[in-house]
Amino acid sequence: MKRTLYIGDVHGCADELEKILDAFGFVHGNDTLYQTGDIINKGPDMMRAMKIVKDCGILTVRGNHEEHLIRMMESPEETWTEKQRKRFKALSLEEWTEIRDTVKQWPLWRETPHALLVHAGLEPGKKRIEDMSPEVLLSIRYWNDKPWFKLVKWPKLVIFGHWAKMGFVKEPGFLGLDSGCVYGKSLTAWCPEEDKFYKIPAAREYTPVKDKAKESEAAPCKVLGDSSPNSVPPKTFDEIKAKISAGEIAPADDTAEQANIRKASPSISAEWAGY
Ligand SMILES: [Mn+2]
Repeated sequence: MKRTLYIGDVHGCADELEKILDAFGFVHGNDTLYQTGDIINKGPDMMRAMKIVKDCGILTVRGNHEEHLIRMMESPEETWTEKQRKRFKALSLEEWTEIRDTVKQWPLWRETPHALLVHAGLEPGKKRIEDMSPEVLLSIRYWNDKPWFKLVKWPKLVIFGHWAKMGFVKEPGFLGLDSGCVYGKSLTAWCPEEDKFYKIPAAREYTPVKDKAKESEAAPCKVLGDSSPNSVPPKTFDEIKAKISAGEIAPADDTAEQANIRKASPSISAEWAGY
C-alpha cells in the first residue's frame, strides 16, 4: 500500500525527524512525505534536518523562519536586527546560502490529495488562498482574539503547523501538527491511509519557550513608522502590539489590506516589522 505522512514543525530536530520516519516505516519510492515548514532555526542540527528533507524527498511548505531567512539575506547586512545577527552566526555563509537556495523553492501552500497544507493558517474572510497575504499564511495564530481556524470554513481539510504553544490541534476540518518538539515536547505526524498519528517525544528541551517581550527590548522598528513623533518608542512585544492595534504605528505606504491585518492580528505586523 502506498502511504502518506504529514509531519509537523522540525526546527532542526534531526534525530526526532529520523525517528518518526523509522516509526512510520518510510519506504523510499513508495510513500509520500509532507511537512508543515520551519525546518530551520532554534534546534540542534538544521543542516542535517535539511539533508533528511532532501534525501527523503519530503514535500514541505515555506515557514516563517524560511521566509525570514530569504528576506534577511536579500537585505543589506546593516539593516539586520540583533536577533537576526545572532541567528546567522549558527552556520557558515556557505551553509546559509545552500539553505536559502533550497527554501526559495518551497511553496507557501500545497494542495495535496488529502488536504491543503500551509505553515501557519488561512486568512479569515477570504475565499481564495491566492488573495491571502503571505505574512498571514506564514504567521497567523489569532485573528480578532480568536484562533484563526475558528473563523475559517474550507472545503478541504487544512493541515498546518506554527502554533507550538497551542500544540496539537484536531478539530473538524483542521489538523495542527506543531506539538513543540524543539521546546522539549514532541514531533507529531499523521498518516491518512491508516488514520494514525505518530508521536516522537523530544530527547530534551532544545530551546526554552521564548519570552518575546524580553527579546524585543530596545529592538529597532525596521518597517513601521511611528506616526506620533512625541511618543515614547515601544520596548516590548506587548507594547508594540498595543500601538499597532491602536493605529499609532503604521507604515507610510499603508494600504487598507495592511490596516485590516494590523487591526485583526497585530502580532503578524509586529513580527514582520522585526519584533
Ligand atoms: Mn513558524
